[in-house]
Amino acid sequence: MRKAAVFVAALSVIVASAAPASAAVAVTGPGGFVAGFVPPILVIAPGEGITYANADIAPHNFVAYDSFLSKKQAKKTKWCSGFDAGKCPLFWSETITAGSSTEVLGLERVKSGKSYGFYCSLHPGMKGTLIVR
Ligand SMILES: [Cu+2]
Repeated sequence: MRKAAVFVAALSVIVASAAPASAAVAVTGPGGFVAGFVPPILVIAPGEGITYANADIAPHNFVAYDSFLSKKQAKKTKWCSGFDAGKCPLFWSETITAGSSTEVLGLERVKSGKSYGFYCSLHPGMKGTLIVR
């Protein structure tokens, strides 16, 4: 109980400090590499952003695993430099440590009515589904 309260308090500080006005929030809490993302199924409106917050002790990220940019798009996209040709994720966040939050980049390319898998590239068992209304 006490742990949960501390977690929620820490989380509200993280989220309040970085969330853009209209952004959904995805979180990993303590034990995130086992428990995964909260919520595991995240629904956003077209055009809505996602703030990813990490309250776990391990570093994590929020990255598309089953949808990729074209080679042409990847060339123009900053975060793609570390990925093989044709393997740059459609959306991506930097890896963040405990107590940090960040914006998921690339969401302007997701399409209404579609769903996308996402994971933590450091812990590939941590998976979720993003649904765009
Ligand atoms: Cu991770």
